[in-house]
This record gives sequence, C-alpha cells and structure tokens, in this order.
Amino acid sequence: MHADPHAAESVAPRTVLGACPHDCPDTCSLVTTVQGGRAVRLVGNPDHPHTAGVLCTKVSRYLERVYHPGRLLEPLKRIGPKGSGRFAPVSWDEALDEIAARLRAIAARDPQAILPYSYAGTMGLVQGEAMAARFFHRLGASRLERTICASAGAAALETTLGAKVGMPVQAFAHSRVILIWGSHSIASNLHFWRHAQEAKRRGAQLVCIDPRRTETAEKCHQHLAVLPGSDAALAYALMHEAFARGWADLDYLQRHTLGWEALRERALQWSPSRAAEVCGVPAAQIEALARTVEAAVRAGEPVGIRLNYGMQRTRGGGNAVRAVACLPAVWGAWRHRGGGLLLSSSGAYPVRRDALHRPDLLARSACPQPRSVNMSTIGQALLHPGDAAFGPRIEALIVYNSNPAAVAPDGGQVQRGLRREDLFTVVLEQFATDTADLADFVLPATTQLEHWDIHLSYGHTDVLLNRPAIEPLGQARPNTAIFRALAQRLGFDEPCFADDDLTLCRQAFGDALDFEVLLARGWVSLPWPETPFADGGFPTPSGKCELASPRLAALGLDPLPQVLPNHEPPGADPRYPLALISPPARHFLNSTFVNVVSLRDAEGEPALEIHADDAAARGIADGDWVEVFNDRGACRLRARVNGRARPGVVVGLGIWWRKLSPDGRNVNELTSQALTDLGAAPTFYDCAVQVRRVAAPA
Ligand SMILES: Nc1nc2c(c(=O)[nH]1)N[C@H]1C(S)=C(S)[C@@H](COP(=O)(O)OP(=O)(O)OC[C@H]3O[C@@H](n4cnc5c(=O)[nH]c(N)nc54)[C@H](O)[C@@H]3O)O[C@H]1N2
Ligand SMILES: Nc1nc2c(c(=O)[nH]1)N[C@H]1C(S)=C(S)[C@@H](COP(=O)(O)OP(=O)(O)OC[C@H]3O[C@@H](n4cnc5c(=O)[nH]c(N)nc54)[C@H](O)[C@@H]3O)O[C@H]1N2
Ligand code: SF4
Ligand SMILES: [Mo]
Repeated sequence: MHADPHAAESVAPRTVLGACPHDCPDTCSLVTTVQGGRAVRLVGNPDHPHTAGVLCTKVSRYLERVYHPGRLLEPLKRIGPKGSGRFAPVSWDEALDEIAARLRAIAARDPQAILPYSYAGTMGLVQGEAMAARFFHRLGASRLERTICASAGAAALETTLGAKVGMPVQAFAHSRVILIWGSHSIASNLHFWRHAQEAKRRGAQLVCIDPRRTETAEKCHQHLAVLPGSDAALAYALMHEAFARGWADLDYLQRHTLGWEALRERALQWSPSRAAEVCGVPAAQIEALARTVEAAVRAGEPVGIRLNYGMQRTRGGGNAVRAVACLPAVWGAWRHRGGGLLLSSSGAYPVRRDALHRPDLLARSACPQPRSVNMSTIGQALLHPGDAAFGPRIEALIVYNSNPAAVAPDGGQVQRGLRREDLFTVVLEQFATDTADLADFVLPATTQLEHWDIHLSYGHTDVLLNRPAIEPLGQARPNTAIFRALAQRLGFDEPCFADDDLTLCRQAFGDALDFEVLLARGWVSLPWPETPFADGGFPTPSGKCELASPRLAALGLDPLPQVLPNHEPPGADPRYPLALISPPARHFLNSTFVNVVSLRDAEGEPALEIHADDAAARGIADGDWVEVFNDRGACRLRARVNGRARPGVVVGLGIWWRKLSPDGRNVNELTSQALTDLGAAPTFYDCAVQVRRVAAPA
C-alpha cells in the first residue's frame, strides 16, 4: 500500500525551486517552502550565484500577492455597462464558448480585427508568448509590436554592437570606474548594485548620471543630474575629451571599429561647455567626470558602464544609447575584465523562439501576412476607425501579462479606446486591474507558484526553470491552458496545440542546454566570456563595433549617433515649462504590486517630487496636493519637496493603479504617444507639464 502523499506533505515541508517572473534584469532563483499544499515561505536561492540568497523587498512579499484576497479565482462576465465594474461569475465552459464564438465571427470577416496585447507581466517563455503566439498565428490576428519598454535601446545595441550583449554583470566587481547611466540600480537592478558595492570597497569610483537624485545617486561619488534626453550630448563630450586630450585608444579603434574618424570629427564639435548647455549641468562636472575616466584609462584600468533603460525614453533615446555604446571602444575599455558596457544580456541566449511561437502557422491562417500594431500607440489604434492604410478597426482585444489601462502612454486616449462599447475585450489576469475593469470577460490566471515556466535574463546569462509549488488557486488556469482551450474551440487541431507546459519548457532551448541539469538544479549557466570583445569579434555584419553604421547609411540615414532634441524640450513651451519623468517606484514593479497593501504603504501616496525653487515659484509646500497638467490630461499628486528633483524636472514616481489613486488617474494621463528615433518605442520621459497647487481631492 502506498501512503497518501498529501497526508505526508501535511507534516513534512518540502522546498520547490522557481524563478522570479518579473520584468527585472536580475531574474532571481526562488526557493518556496510548501507545507500542507500551501506555500509558507519564499526566499532567494543561496546556491544561485546571481541571487546569492537575496530577494528585493517586493518579491520577498510574493506570498502576500499569491494569497491576496483580491486574487481572481473564477471566470467573470460583464453584466453592466462597460466600466461599471459589474461582473458575474460564469463557468469556464460558458466563458470559453462565448469568447470562441465572438472571435470566430470576427475572424470570419477579418482576423486582423483581433489584437493580442501582452507584455512582461511574466517574463516566462512559456506563460509569455508560447501557446498564445501559436494561437494568434494560427488565427491570423494582428501582430503586436512589443515596443513599450526596451526597443529603442535594443535597436541601438544591435546597430552598434550587433546584439543585445555586453560585459558580464559580475565583472563590475573588478571595475575601477563605474558609470551608472540612466539606472536606479538599488530599485531596479539590486544584484548589479552588489557588484558595484564590492568594486567601491576595492576603491572604484561610482558615477551616477540621472536627472533624479535617487538613493543610488546618493551613494555614488559623483552625480550628474542631467536634463532628460541629453545623454547623447554628454557622451559626445566624453569622447571630445578623449580625442582632444589624446587618451582615446586609437589602436583599439583602428583594429576593431568602423567609422571612428568620422565619430572623432563629430565628437570634436562637442566641447564640455557646449554639452553642458544641453545637459543643464555645469561644464566643470562634465570635465570632472572625463578626468575620472581619463585617469583610469591612462592607468590601463577598467571602466564599466551600467547603462539602463531610463535614458531611452525620450525622442532621441535610441541615438543616445548608440552614443554611449561607442564609449567603451573609444576608451579601449572592452580590453579589460570589468570594462565595457552592459545594457542587456538577452541576446546571448540560443532560445528557439520559432519552435515556441510557431510563426509557420500563419501560413495556415485566414491572413498569412497580418498587419502590425504598435503597443505604444494603443490609444490611437483603439480609436482608429479603420481605413486602407491602418487596416480594419480593432474589434477584439485579448490582454494577458499586461495592464495597458495603467501603463500605456496617453492614458486618456487609452481609456476612451478601452471604453468603446463595441470593443470585445478579454483580460487574462491574476487581479482586477484597471484593465480588467474594462473587460467583457475576465479569466483568472495562475501566479508563478502555480505553473511551469522557463526563464532567460536580461541582466545575466543563466537559464532558470520554474516548477509549480502549489496547485492553482480557485479555478485559475495558466495562460497556456487558456489558449489551448480556445484553440480547441476554434478547431485548431495541429499537434503543437496539445504540447503541455513541461514540453514547452523543453522546446525553448532544445538541445542547446542540458534540460536534466535544469530540472535537478533549477538553473544552468550559459558560457559567456569575461571580456567578450577584448579582441573585437562583435556580432555585427562587419564583425566590428559599428560606430558609424553602414546599415543606417544604406537607408539614407545619418550613420553616426545623433544628438536629437526632445519632442517636448525641457523649458521650451512657456505653458508647460517643467519636464516630467515617471520612473519606477522601488516597491512596485511597473503596475504590479500596487495592490499589495504592505508595499503600497511603503510607497505612501502617488507623489510628485519637485525642486524647492520650482515649488516656491508656484506657492507649493511639501505635502500640498498639486495638479500636474498639459494638453493631454491632468492628475493629482502629493507634492514632495525632498531634494530629489532637479530644477526644471518633476518626478511622478511609479505607475499607480488609476483606481487606487486619489483622483482615479495616474501619470500616464500626461505622457504622449510620440515615439523614439529608433525602435518605435514610447517617450514616457519626454513630457512637458505645468504644476499648480490644488485643494485635496474629495
Ligand atoms: N523596483 C522596480 N524595479 C523595476 C521596475 C519597477 O517598476 N520597479 N521596472 C522594471 C522594468 S520593466 C524596467 S524596463 C526597468 C527599468 O529600470 P531602468 O532600466 O533602470 O530604467 P528607469 O527606471 O526607467 O530609469 C532609470 C533612471 O533613469 C533616470 N532617467 C530618466 N530620464 C533619463 C534621461 O533622459 N537620462 C538619464 N541618464 N537618466 C534618466 C530616472 O530618473 C531613473 O532613476 O526596471 C525594472 N525593475
Ligand atoms: N509613465 C510610465 N509608464 C510606463 C513606464 C514608465 O517608466 N513610466 N514603464 C514602461 C515599461 S518599462 C514597461 S515594461 C511597461 C510595463 O507594463 P506591463 O507589462 O503592463 O507591466 P505591469 O504593469 O507589471 O502589468 C503586468 C500585469 O500582468 C499580470 N500578470 C503577471 N503574470 C501573469 C500571468 O502569468 N498571466 C496573466 N494572465 N497575467 C499575469 C500582472 O498581474 C499585471 O497586472 O510599462 C511602461 N509604462
Ligand atoms: S524583481 Fe528582480 S530583484 Fe526582485 S526577486 Fe525578482 S528578479 Fe530578483
Ligand atoms: Mo520595462
């Protein structure tokens, strides 16, 4: 006779290895303790070198999220007018049958009228775009351009270095100088910060380049509070100093780069004093930074740049990343362990996206070449009536792993689009988010503790496996199961729709990694060199670091990185003289965790940081309620005169849920749908506003 495994489990706790699913470069390894079928403890895996047993505050609270009283546990169907928040529970069969019938009817006219909308609510390759991609390919639905976060920087890296690759994160422990550029590492890249701290203990100089005086900036030796969108000018001034003062590594440039003479010519036009005007900082600060780098370069010591996405959210963001990506070549920094640059490591993975996503299924669909819709202009897209250029009006929206009502720019337009009575919206969610409130059907999704997945990272080069630790709560189902069920109802009988989640995990890398090791240990390190470009060998077509890009030249574009003004240059419009940036809050992850009470309490209230001079000029004191506004919209926030905002720049921290904000709106009321130079990405931090004091919201 066998013992009842559940009876045994109720006494003996067991541990399950998982992976943090969130959109964060650190991709931590998790250890969940389960007792009696319930997860009772969740910690960072001490055996995984990158995690080193440490989780950030938010994910240390992941169990509060999993067992949150607001978890969606049954399918819901809207019964009141759109946006009324009135839903009734229905069975899975009823929900899936009706959704399938609606999609079938729309697809019979034109499947492109159906649009998936998803991003990185989970970074998992399986619960992300695996079964979902298969489903939408087979249907012939519109494709979604997933640009909302990183596509400008990605395009820039691909142009200059050839791929989303860079120095290994652990090498920063050996850097002599670290430029933390457009990154609030303590909030959004904690496990890199560990290496930066170690370098600091060994005597390294840390420099932060960020308009905001973040906790990270406070702990660096130098802080350049540049204006948003001015990074390309700063990068050129640093190149100016290297070329003009004779410490550029001409040997490296000659052997391993393309176009360095042209780059030098342009750099010599960017003296520190010229750049200082664009950046809004004293020239002496730029010169001091150049001297810090020069001393290290002349001594043959490594200079590392931890570039992050903060700098690419303005009109010229792609070119800014290109300009910064030239620096390690000009300095010869790639030669040394601890030298070079890291923006993203995700290009290092031999992931088999075609095996997971099956784009070949398009050929079997009713629309083998569907149009693409940019997720960053979803407001415009939803309001578009449809025409020959745009294609059909969007009639159905299937949202998973994303909360566009809160996170997409120009929130007023997004609201109007999502509130269309004739739009059929299905939202797969764990919680009743702002987006779920506007759905026709809400389908309850599992959390990371309840499903299988496999993860790559954009901050290191390990693969992690996530095993389910507990049974799905209530009637929640993994995204994969929901798309499998829809595929079945639409009569998609290709065998790939029957693949289970563990099979999908195996397919992600095929034989490019040893899956048995992954199953046993939870993570596998892919080989990645300490000094990937010490001898050149860039993954560009030329094999060189393409400072001037032949590919851009062939398109008739400027081959060199450009210094582009913002769409809404700081201070240019007297009606809206302040530049608003809205970077992540430390205790939220985008709009995730805003509903976790302990984390929301840690953040306090939706706030606007403002410099003392800008506050005084408007009669605003710390703690006053203010309205931030421009032509697109307005929102009410609590003023914080706390020394973090520089003059001319205000900071609306974090993407609060609209419905958990004092006036039911958030900072994305202000942001625009204008796009970046490269990568067609949003320009969240390129946003001119005015601020005035108001009475407290009712
Ligand atoms: N705690 C926490 N961690 C997160 C997230 C979160 O919401 N909360 N979000 C995750 C996601 S999806 C991403 S993409 C990353 C984002 O994290 P990062 O890649 O670090 O990017 P941001 O946080 O957008 O911006 C980083 C810093 O850049 C500054 N910045 C703004 N504009 C400019 C500029 O023009 N130039 C320069 N030099 N700096 C500028 C901001 O003030 C901010 O402090 O973090 C991830 N990690
Ligand atoms: N103003 C401003 N706006 C921004 C930014 C900014 O800096 N400023 N940052 C932008 C950036 S960098 C990004 S990446 C985007 C992020 O935008 P989103 O990708 O929309 O990220 P989240 O807000 O975290 O929402 C993810 C949702 O997915 C859900 N989810 C998680 N796991 C699963 C799952 O397994 N199944 C299902 N069905 N759902 C799941 C979560 O509950 C959550 O509601 O926001 C962007 N918006
Ligand atoms: S959000 Fe980032 S730092 Fe926090 S646990 Fe997840 S991967 Fe680690
Ligand atoms: Mo992001």
